[in-house]
Amino acid sequence: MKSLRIDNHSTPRRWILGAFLMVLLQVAPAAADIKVQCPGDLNGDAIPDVADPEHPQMKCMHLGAGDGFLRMADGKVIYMFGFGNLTGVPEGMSMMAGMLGANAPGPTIALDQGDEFFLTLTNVGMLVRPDLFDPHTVHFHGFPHAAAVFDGMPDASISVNMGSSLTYYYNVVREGTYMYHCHVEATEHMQMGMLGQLYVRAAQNRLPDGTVLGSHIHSNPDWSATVANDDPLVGDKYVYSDGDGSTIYDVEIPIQLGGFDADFHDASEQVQPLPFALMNDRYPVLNGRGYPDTIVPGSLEPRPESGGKTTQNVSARVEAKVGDRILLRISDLNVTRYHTLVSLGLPMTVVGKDARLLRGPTGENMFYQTRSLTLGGGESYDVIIDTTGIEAGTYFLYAGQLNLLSNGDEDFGGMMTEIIISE
Ligand SMILES: [Cu+2]
Repeated sequence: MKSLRIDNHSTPRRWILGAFLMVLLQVAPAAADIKVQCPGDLNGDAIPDVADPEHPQMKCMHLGAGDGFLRMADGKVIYMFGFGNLTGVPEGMSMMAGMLGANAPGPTIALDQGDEFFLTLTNVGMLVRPDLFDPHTVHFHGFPHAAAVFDGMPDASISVNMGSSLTYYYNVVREGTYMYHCHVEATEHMQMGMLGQLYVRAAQNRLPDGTVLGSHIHSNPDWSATVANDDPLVGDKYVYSDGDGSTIYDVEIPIQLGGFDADFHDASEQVQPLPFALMNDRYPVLNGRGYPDTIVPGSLEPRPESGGKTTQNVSARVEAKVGDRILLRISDLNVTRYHTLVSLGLPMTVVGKDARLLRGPTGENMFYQTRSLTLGGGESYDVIIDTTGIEAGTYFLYAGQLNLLSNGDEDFGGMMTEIIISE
């Protein structure tokens, strides 16, 4: 791309300009455009301080949209756009707190069926690209909306300009595994990292002890599947409000497939033309990381380029005990290709697809077992791995396209994680 170079500003010079513009945004009256709306929240930090009887079951969250940096597993640092968590930050501080706060994936949004959800999005601007005035949105992919205005499609709803905010309102009526992303210039903003995990837990989890669910008989009699919450040892968590307990699970791991094209990100950082048609994700990732970073618990170390913030906070390490039922909430937001994810030695039972329980037209069970799943951007699977009778040990979940088991020029890495099963 060197021959296309049209601008030779050094990154530090642009940062200084960016910081100056951001300080202007802080002191300008435009700062008043940031408003967190959350029932019962008295100080604008998106955390309710008092109960609001009009909203008995609700959640609030505040996301910042801006830029930041990631480190790939081979050490390569790439520039990104993305979402960071501003929940707990007073609204007057959110511009400063949100700058260079982009995460990959974005902060996980975990909701309960029946919630009202108040999601404030603040556009904190691009500190490294102050020449960009891009608005941002949040689009809940596949989610049934009452109002198009909160759908995040920039041509049919509001998008959020720099230095301002919008509170999205959702009635969370359906459970399942969704995903969210910015829908402004989606190919670019999604490649750059404006992606996150989103799922809704089943209302069935909250049934009182002893509730009779239905007549389906579970394969394992220990689970007493006709009764919810009857035994704390077997858990009371279900992927769907299935009516029969067949989607019960013990351990839940969300895994989002994707990839980054480092050349595209470098071109963005260096204010060069973006190579859309040449896009090639040479860094395949699970939850924003390539193997072996995928199995690091918790956050990766803070990025100095992002002002000391941690930017890769979602591990893809799967840990369980023999006998556990592991729920993998698998979603894909890749913009360039399909992926095949293979589980070696541990059959996967698919119980849901694209946030729908797998049931036939007359309610019959359509679950099936497989050792590989193929999915593209915007698709999700809910998969249960039953470890009853499985030998303790380390198993692998990995891309069947073996060229994706790499981190850039480094062989052996990429789209792979470990399922660690102990006695
Ligand atoms: Cu965006």
